[in-house]
Amino acid sequence: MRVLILGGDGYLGWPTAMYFSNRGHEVAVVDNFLRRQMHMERGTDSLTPIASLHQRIQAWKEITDKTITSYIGDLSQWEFTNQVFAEFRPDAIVHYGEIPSAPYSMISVQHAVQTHQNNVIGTLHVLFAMRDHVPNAHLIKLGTMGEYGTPNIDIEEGWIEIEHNGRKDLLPFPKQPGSFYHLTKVHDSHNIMFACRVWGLKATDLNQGVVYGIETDEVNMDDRLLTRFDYDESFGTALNRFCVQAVAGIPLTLFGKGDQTRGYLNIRDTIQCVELAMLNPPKDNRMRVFNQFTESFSVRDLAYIVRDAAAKIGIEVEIAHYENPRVEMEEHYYNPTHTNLLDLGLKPRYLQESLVESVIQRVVQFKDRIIPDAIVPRIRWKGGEQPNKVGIIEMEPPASEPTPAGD
Ligand code: NAD
Ligand code: USQ
Repeated sequence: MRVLILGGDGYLGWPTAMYFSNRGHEVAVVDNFLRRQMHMERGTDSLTPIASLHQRIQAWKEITDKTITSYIGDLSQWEFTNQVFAEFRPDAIVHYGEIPSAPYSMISVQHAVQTHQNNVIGTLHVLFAMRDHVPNAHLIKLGTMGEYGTPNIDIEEGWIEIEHNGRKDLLPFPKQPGSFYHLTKVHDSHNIMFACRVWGLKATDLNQGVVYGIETDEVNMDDRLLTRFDYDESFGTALNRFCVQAVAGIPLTLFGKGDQTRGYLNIRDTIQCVELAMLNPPKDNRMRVFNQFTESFSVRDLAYIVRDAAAKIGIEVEIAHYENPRVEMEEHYYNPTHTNLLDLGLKPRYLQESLVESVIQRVVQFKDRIIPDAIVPRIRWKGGEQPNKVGIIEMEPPASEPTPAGD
């Protein structure tokens, strides 16, 4: 297949590009290096030293004799997006090319607007380019589990049957996202749903949980093929941050009570899910939605898992509760359905099987690159940034150590 990977220089995009290229697909990547620029703006960087996209593609060619084509430009510029689709004419589009950070979108009005313009307009351009050039192609769009928020009912996969005043319909599941970033994904979902309904496009919205891990078979071939690993407050997820904090000897930054629960999956499973979606396209023009995660954990569970994993390699870890800079429920019901991908054959990997080997040891390998100032949380949901560290608050430890929720 001709596979176009939008955001192909990113954390997930680059390993996905190599994976599909390795399996004989014709792969092109699109990126404007926005993620690298945002790090420069924030004074932060990936822990793993990542090569430039051109160096990566060159190394890939040298190692495998396979070619990955690149298109450098901004999806939110119509002329560029239009030209890429007219030229490459993909069978499948894997769309990772957005700003992925909740905290970044909450810094200021400019950051919220930038995130909306970039994500929502970029995706609109992709939909129009599909309509005009490849109306039979399949869009595989990365959404997020955070679109749903944390409602006090089970979360379905995108759609819910509702009976109201004696009549029934299958309707989009209600969304209560937790940041301006997460809202962009909700707006994208509505635009995609509309384009499917009106133009007959085929699309799968992958509502993905938090991804962890740095290693894939292709990444492991050579250090020039490494993908990024972020641990700063904007782009680092809690689990990445905890692993780096453990190695750096900084108390783990658990926000608030720590019972905030989210879905998680290994980077290898992200790629597996994208491949399963690609090889099994939707049969009709109702936007298909998969909830893409394999296990759920509270952030407190994660802190204890990291502490225990670090202890196995002789690293002692302290866990601290920080005043929560976000506005979110710290205790809540969480039970999202996630059977669609399992029904297609997903074989999940589990966090505790892989954390020590693949993440903490990589962090140890690159520990000289840790920027301690990047770890301190400053961005507050209620407004702007506080220049000082958010104070550590005293909390009772849990009565017994929690066991991960798992499935
Ligand atoms: P990333 O920032 O590493 O990758 C996104 C890439 O897209 C970057 O290289 C960036 O430069 C590029 N990009 C952004 N805007 C662009 C534009 N207008 N034109 C061209 N290129 C552009 O992020 P990631 O962690 O790889 O996430 C990929 C996607 O998956 C994102 O849409 C994100 O919201 C979603 N997602 C990620 C996670 C996760 O835990 N990493 C979880 C759920 C959903
Ligand atoms: N948290 C801490 N300590 C930290 C950082 C975060 O306790 O140092 C808490 C947050 O308050 C939150 C939870 O951990 O309750 C998850 O936060 P996160 O930063 O790990 O992840 P999040 O902001 O939800 O965003 C990440 C990705 C995003 C993706 C999303 C999937 O950055 O691209 O969309 O996970 S989901 O969470 O399902 O919406």
